[in-house]
Amino acid sequence: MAKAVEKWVEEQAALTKPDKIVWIRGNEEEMRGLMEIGMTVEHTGPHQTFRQLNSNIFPNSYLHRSHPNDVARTEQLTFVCHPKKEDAGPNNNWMDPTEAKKLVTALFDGCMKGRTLYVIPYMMGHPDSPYAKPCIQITDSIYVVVSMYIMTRAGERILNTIGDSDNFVRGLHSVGDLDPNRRFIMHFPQENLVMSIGSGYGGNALLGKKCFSLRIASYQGYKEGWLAEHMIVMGIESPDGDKKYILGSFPSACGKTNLAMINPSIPGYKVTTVGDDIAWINVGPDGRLYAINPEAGFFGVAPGTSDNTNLNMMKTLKTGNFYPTLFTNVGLDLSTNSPWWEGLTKEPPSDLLDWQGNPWKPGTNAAHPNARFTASAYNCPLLSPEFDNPRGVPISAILFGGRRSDTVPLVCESLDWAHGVFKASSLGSETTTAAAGAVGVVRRDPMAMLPFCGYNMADYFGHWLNGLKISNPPKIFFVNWFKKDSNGKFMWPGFSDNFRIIKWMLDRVDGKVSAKDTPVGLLPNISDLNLAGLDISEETMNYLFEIKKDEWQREIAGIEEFYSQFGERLPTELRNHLADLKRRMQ
Ligand code: GTP
Ligand code: SPV
Ligand code: MN
Repeated sequence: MAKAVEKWVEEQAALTKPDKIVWIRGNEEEMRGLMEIGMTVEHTGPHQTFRQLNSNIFPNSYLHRSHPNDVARTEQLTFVCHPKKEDAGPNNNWMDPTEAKKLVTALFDGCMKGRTLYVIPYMMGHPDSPYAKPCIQITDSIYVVVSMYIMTRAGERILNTIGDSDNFVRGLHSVGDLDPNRRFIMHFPQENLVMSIGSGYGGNALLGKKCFSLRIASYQGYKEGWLAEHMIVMGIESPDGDKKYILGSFPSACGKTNLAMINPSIPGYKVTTVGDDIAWINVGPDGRLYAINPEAGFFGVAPGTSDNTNLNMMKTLKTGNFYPTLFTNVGLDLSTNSPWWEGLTKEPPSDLLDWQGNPWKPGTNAAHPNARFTASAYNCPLLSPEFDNPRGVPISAILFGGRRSDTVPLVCESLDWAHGVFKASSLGSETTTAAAGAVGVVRRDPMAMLPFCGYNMADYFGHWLNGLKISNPPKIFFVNWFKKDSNGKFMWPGFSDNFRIIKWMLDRVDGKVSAKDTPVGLLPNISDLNLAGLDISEETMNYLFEIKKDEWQREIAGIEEFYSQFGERLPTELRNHLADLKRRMQ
């Protein structure tokens, strides 16, 4: 059984030299055993891997503190290794595959001495889905094993799916010594292989997530005619029973999880969640786009999450079941033994430890700004009945967003598919704490995929333009919830009220309302927006839709600079659209 898997695991064990090899089977007893080990053993730092939290408030929940230098994805240490540098493109760090393997193989050599090597067979996508993909991850971190258990469909049954085939995605992971100087996240898209060492955190270490489901899968999609995207998938049911599904793409820490579980501010509407981070999108026999969420859990930003901003996520976190819920790098309220983070309650609890386990000092972060929870999708009260549908859900609209204090209007519709691709390919967003590095700097983040596209983005844009056989493309919209006034205050209330904008998009899809043509695309007539019960002035609304020439001149310059890196490889169609925008802005 699973000969190719066994052979690959043997080879990795020979390299990493663990004391013990454990094959993850995927049952409750095994999971409980792992939690027990994690609660007693000091694993990768000064703390035990898991600390059980108050099960009356957060059933089956555990606190995990990562190494303080290992709290976010490290894009500068992430490489995409195609044989030719041009195939990785200017958007990726590149190393020659042979060199890259030589470098990390030396680091993997003997790195699991004294440790246990876990083999996790898992599937991205529902095992019955024709779009799902089987994978094997090796890791020496219990935190990673438990996280993969929550985030993917994991267990020994996947070995039967793989059988004797060698058609599975390979992920070799070790926390190594957690030294950032010996930390590398290496992707080999042409070999369906990821090698990651030196980090135990999220997207660096849960190889099914960004490494496979976006970087490797985007390349597979390029070859096979589908898309792997950094997108949420949500269902919306209107009061008259009409059901539609939309995709939403936002850069890291820009509101995907919140939007995927939105509590509609317009009565009578019902939202269901299919996914909050990643969508795999195929063209159906009817020429429409269909999306699945390859994941089975949520790895979401904790700070800012509360009953007011995301009640459905709070309910998810408080629903215990077979799958544990993990809280990584949050504060700890000692009086109740429960997690705390900025924004959870107005006032911090009196007896509070910070994310590193030290007594909290006012003026410092109790939770790390990129503190996260890991929760099973099956605990979400809004989970779509279509979540396990092997074919996915048909898509009526795609929305793209970013974090922009200025320039970009609250909502704007593209003129057609190609214009939408142009706008998405040139999107800018202010950087966040989801990745190590400066925060609040505008960078171009096309389709929210800059850190996640596993090949040259010029080819990726071409794939979006011409690589899909869609006869019935969805409308494409652009949103910005983050415009600020001169005092630096958000002007749009956001969260539940974002539904007012979603409603307008649905009205546009149904052809119920008209829109105004502007140099940047189609804007709503403000009178068509449902703002009932919202305390917002006409002046603010006008400002949210204002297109300022000088801001857009700067925007155009930013796009030109970004595009110039791709040289001749950039599709001419995009260059033409940019020239068009420039002309319209004059
Ligand atoms: P990743 O998991 O990193 O891919 O991020 P995400 O896009 O899922 O981000 P998430 O929904 O967790 O939101 C991140 C931050 O944005 C949180 O601090 C939220 O409180 C904040 N946020 C979300 N929606 C809104 C909004 O409509 N307005 C404002 N002002 N903030 C928002
Ligand atoms: C992101 O950074 O976009 C995330 C978290 O969703 S991570 O899994 O760390 O990539
Ligand atoms: Mn993400």
